[in-house]
Amino acid sequence: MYKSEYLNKIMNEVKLKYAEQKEFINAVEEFLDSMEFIVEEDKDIERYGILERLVVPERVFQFRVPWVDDNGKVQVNTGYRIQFNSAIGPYKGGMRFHPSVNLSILKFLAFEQTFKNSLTGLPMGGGKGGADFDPRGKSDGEIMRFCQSFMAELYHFLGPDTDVPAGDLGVGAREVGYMYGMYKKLKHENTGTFTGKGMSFGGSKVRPEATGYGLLYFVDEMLATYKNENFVGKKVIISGLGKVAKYAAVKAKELGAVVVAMSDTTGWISNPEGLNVDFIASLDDKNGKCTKQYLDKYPNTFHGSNPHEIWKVPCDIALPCATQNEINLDDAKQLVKNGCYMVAEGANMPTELEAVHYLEANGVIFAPGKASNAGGVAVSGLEMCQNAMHLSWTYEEVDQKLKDIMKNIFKMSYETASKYGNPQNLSLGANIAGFLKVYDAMKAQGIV
Ligand code: 2IT
Repeated sequence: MYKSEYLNKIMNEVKLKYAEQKEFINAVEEFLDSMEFIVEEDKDIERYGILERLVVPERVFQFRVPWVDDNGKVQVNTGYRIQFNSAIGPYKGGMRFHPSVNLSILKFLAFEQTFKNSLTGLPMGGGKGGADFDPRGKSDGEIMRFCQSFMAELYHFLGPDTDVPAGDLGVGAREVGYMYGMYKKLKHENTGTFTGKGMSFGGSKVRPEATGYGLLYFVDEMLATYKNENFVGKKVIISGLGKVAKYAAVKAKELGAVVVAMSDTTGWISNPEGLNVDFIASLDDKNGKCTKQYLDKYPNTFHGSNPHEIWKVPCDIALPCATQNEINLDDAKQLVKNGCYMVAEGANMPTELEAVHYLEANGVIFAPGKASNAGGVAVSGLEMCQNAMHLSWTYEEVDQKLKDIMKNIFKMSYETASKYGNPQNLSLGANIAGFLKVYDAMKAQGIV
């Protein structure tokens, strides 16, 4: 229950209309918590129906994706693209290929993406898409045929100034290449309507590293501002062994931290003296699960098969970088008990809402993904910019811009949180700061 009747009305409607969309309901609830601080003082939000409109995607595509597997058998998946909000720019957001993909998960991701993209300061609206397709264990040919079929349907609705997809879980450089190839063929244009492309056809330097590096740049600002410290000697846990986690680990080490534990879906590995991050960065999960490959080389590493147990490893800073809902209330209690004082999300919504509340109530400084993992989409925005200008920036130029953007997102979130009386509440700061720009644009553009 909110103090504001307006917020109660919005939340009740969302819960009633989309009762089965748990992830989406959670994301809206978390966001409306922060709106409590501004809806009473600015009645235009209600007058212009801003929140009513914000919680409904502008457009949703759902379509059949038929393809033929290597045995000649016809397979069918469901594809989606959510064009959530275009108030401040073309729809922008990744594609997720994972068996768990459904409307609820993609709506939650696209909703969050709207505010994340706003925080980057670049002109990008919110979108997300994907399919309930599992790329794991598929041959290259199967992946290509799936991507081509997916794009044969979706290409109509994309464009460099309309909707620009990218990668997410299960979608990396290979999948982006196949999708972009088909898009280009069908659309007869080559303007870079995808980010995370290969370097030989318009990709941006630092895009592969951007989410992980950006997370570390963000936490570096947190350490400096709240603790007057830096990463040197800090014990860090990083969950997930995907692209975000690996590059987060690389940058953590570079900044002087000790990465004491990492995990994948099959379990966790830990070494209080620090894992071999360079070896981890070199692992390719095409060769099997990364924890297993690590244990094959370093059999004496502490390990376990339940990924949740990673949160029992004592640390200063925890960086959940796997997927949604990986830190629950019990995990949060473990972290607090062991002295962890900072949690920053590299994945989208990895921390359940009650866990966030517990962490914050116990003095842990928490950074929400829409702020701390915005580095990926920020460099996607820079890729769009380079494509539009038909040029490409150096690694150093892009990395510097990424640093500046992450610094600025932290500053905006921190200053906004401070303005509303709670400088440690970065969720509040990020939600309001991200919202205000979208709100201003929606108000200016009339009821559309
Ligand atoms: O969650 C995210 O921000 C992403 N998957 C990246 C989106 C993008 O367009 O680069």
